[in-house]
Amino acid sequence: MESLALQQSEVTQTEIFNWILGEPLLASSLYVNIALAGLSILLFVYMTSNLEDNRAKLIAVSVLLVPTVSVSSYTGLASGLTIDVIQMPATHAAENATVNIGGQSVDGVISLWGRYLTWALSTPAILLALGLLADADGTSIFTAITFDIAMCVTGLGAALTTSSHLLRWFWYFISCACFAVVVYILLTQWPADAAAAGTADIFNKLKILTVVLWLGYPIIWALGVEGIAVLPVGITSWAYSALDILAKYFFAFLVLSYVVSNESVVSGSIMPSGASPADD
Ligand code: RET
Repeated sequence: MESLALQQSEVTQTEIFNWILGEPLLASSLYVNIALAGLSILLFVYMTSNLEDNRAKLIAVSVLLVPTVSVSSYTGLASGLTIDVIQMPATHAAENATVNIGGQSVDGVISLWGRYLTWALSTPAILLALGLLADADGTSIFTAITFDIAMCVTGLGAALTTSSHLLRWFWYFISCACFAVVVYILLTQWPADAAAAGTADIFNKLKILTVVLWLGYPIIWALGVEGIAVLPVGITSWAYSALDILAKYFFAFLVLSYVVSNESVVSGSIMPSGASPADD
């Protein structure tokens, strides 16, 4: 009896890998991003190869991390490594859902939980680039990045909690509170820093792009299978993938184009003012 129950809930990585290949919408949402992330890395390395200034280089490395994490993230998803069948708690809309994998009907829904995990690495890189571009102080960069990581990890908690429907949404609420801190810093703290640093034009564009696109993620989470389950998994995945294309590759391209043609504006010591490496 026990082994029968185990067999029902255990889905192998190979079965998930093959199942994805049979779902064109889901498969394309992952493989298109692997290709785009790869192309972005090549383009960005080429664009930034002649940078000389330290701060410009730091922004470039930070931005380069974004497609690098992305190609790994989507490889994790496409291979089935970071996807699982998860059984939703009582009262959740997908409580009784089943999924047909490897010729058997398995209780639960497909969760692409690897996304939330890898956002904890890619989004801090985006914020570091923005903070450096605005010439923000270390404390506010640290605050934005740590609350952003907390947002992603608590989002992962929301996605993987199977014991209580209420606690899934409580995790979601904690994640939104952390997100609010990030948005607050982006909208009220860094614009003034950017104005003082002479990067207000590009910063304000990127700030709006970031806030508008990032707001889409919690909305998709709430509508998708993790939340009230009105969007099927393929559409949910494409919605995240489309946001990723803009929030990662397009965003990164804008940052790098600016840095490459305005190296002297972003240049400057990355040490606090008045300090120099020789001071210690
Ligand atoms: C979750 C669900 C819980 C509530 C909130 C979320 C916010 C996610 C965001 C993700 C941004 C991701 C990006 C990735 C690029 O690599 C975790 C969906 C607030 C804002 C920009």
